[in-house]
Amino acid sequence: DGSELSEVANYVNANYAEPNPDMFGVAEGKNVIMISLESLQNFVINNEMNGHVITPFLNELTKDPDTFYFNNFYHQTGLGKTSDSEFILENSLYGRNGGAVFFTNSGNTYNSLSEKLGENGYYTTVMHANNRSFWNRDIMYQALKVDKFYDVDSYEIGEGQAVNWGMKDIPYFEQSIELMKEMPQPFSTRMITLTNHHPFDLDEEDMMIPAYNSNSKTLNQYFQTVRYMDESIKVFFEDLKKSGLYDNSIIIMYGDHYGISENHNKAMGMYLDKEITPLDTVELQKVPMYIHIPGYGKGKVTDELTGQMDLRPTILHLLGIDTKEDMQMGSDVFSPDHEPFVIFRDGRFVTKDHIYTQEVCYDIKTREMDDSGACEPYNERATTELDYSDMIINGDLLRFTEEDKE
Ligand code: GP9
Ligand code: MN
Repeated sequence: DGSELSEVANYVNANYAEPNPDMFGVAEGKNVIMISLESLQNFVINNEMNGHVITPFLNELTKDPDTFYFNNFYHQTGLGKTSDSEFILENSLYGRNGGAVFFTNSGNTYNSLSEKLGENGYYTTVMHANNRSFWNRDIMYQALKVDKFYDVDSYEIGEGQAVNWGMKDIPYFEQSIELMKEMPQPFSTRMITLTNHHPFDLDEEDMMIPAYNSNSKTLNQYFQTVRYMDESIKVFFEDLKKSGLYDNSIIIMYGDHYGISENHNKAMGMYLDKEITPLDTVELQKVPMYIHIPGYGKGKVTDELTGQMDLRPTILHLLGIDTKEDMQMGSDVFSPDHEPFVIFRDGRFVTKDHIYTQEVCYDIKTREMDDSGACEPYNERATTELDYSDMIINGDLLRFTEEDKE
């Protein structure tokens, strides 16, 4: 009931981080292009595989003055995979512990990023060349107040333009630009890529680097599909510039979740040249995150510890939209009060100095167990935060905030 909501609200308010005045509104009124990079983990960025650069375009972007590259950013998804990452981006709340919240709670009231952008004059869209009912998106997007879903029917998949799960990323981006030109501005769009998806199959003509040579076909092919995805983003940036939309847009890109599971630890250990420990497994959940603001000029590489929960407040503040009243679990990464603390859906967590996994607290620097109790206060907070997020979803508590608004 309403009293549960005020309990959660107290927690959320106590963790609210004031926006940084230097960043608040720097992208006010601009189109917002968010790109969900399928299965992209951070370990490939600025790295090589047998002498081959894996992500040349994304590497270049890390040095671009209009770009913030976050190299200490974690996905926070659970079993809902891509759909969980969408849920987190939209709501700054956790997905469900078992199953996908896109299926279980599509009838809830939310105060989504899309709804909020809509209230601020944006035309809000999602672009994804898959069937509209996959992950129950068609239903959930109504609850999230997405104005328009450009699904597979908005695309023409020509001969040779599909592989693996569906449309290849390069033609997908090319056709998306044409659709974008028709959107009323300012618009927001979440673009969801697909080619770099397990089992990472690719047509020979799209292989720009050779496969890796481990015992895991999955990891071997992963480098090639990542390389292809990198190329597709380069094509997208070029086409966006040609379309005239570039200067009036900001682009936020992030990996949706891991691509290489622990089943491939042996191969991963060969590639990284070390044995993969539970500590490494946590750190392998880092996914790249980029905020690209054309003309900004003061971007940098930052190792601020952050995660997907922080995207919603960060994006809204860049657009000059306040979030003080919002029930969100993350906080603006540019805020001086942003706290370096990332909680995973399964209760593991990362702080500036520690990683908690399999009920053990580790010191990140020494890689040794730390039994001084340093993780305990964080452990308590992680449990509280996950519980509160679950309370909001299970009790459909945001319907009470809507009533306040009316
Ligand atoms: C499907 C795509 C992949 O439309 O988003 O979903 P995933 O399997 O990564 O959750
Ligand atoms: Mn995915």
